[in-house]
Amino acid sequence: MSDSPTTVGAPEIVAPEGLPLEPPRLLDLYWYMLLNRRLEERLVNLYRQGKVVGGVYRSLGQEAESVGTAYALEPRDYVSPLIRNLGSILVKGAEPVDILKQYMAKGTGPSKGKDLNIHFGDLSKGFIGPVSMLGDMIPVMGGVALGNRMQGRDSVCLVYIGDGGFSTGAAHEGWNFICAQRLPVILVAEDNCYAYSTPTEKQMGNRNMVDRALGYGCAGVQVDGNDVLACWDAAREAVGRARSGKGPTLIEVKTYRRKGHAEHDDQRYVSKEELQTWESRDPVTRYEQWLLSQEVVDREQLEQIDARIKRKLDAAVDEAENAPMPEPRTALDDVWSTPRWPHANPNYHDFTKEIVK
Ligand SMILES: Cc1ncc(C[n+]2csc(CCOP(=O)(O)OP(=O)(O)O)c2C)c(N)n1
Ligand SMILES: [Mg+2]
Repeated sequence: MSDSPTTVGAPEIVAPEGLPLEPPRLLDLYWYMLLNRRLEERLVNLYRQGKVVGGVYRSLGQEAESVGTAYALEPRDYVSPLIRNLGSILVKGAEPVDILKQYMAKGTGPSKGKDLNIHFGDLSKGFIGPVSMLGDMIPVMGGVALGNRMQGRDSVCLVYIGDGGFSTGAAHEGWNFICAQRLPVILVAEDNCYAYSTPTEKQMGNRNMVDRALGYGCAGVQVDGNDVLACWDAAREAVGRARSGKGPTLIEVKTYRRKGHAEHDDQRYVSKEELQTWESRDPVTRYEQWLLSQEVVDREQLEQIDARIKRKLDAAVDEAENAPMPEPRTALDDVWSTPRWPHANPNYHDFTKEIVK
């Protein structure tokens, strides 16, 4: 296997009997989940050294659902992540060095220090920069899907929503529109048991978000969010349905947020027993055990993958730490969609030239 997987979006390969996917693709899933986890561990270290601007929002325990669902997409499909869906944009081709620079607000990062964490997009790779307002990316992705349909493209859109975010008006309005128009959109609704410190049972009358599918008139499926193959399989089926014009699917993933909302949240509202229960269901460990039991790899090969990830991240952290902060004079660059207009306006006054000598 090369240093980064190359089989994403490859034409369907016939898997050997008894396996759901070809071994290289099974290892892709492992690579992305572990890369997701190790990258976040580096971010926590950098955060504790005061090198991260803003917060770090872990997806510890949720790597399988982000990676598994996004892995079912083709390169021409779109994904819009939430803050914990780092794994989904890694699958879509985001580079760890760019994510590190973005968290550190570096001038050569994707948003050049104007936004933080994974709040950036790259249309060439098929991921859309999220906005912070929970629920709003559902109508946005409805718009992306409608635009694609009107322009004759068969791209599928995948959008994530949390158990908290699914209680917003925007989420309902957006999903209702998508279902009414039968747009090729997949909604991954994440029950990770909390929204900030609010447990899911205080968030909704019916704990199962999948039951909402009936009301919306879309396909609905509930999967174990800590089982990467189950997540991939549910998304694969939903992608097929969407691409063949059969409309949207709501996939509810049952999982658990094993850290607080962000690094500053010490999770004192969670019992030790609860955490231990979910630790024993760790998606990475579970998948390792499955790969070993199927003899796809041995323990030594798994360790080699981890070592390759370590080398990749060592280089990425080094590069990101040494990258420059943004120049103050670039503060207004890229702020307008048409950069020429402020300068073409006779009344425009470029005050940065006076402030920044
Ligand atoms: C409309 C809106 N209300 C409140 C917030 C503040 N906020 C950010 S994350 C969050 C909790 C989200 O919980 P959930 O949707 O379950 O996602 P999770 O953090 O569990 O991944 C809240 C309330 C926001 N960003 N947008
Ligand atoms: Mg939640």
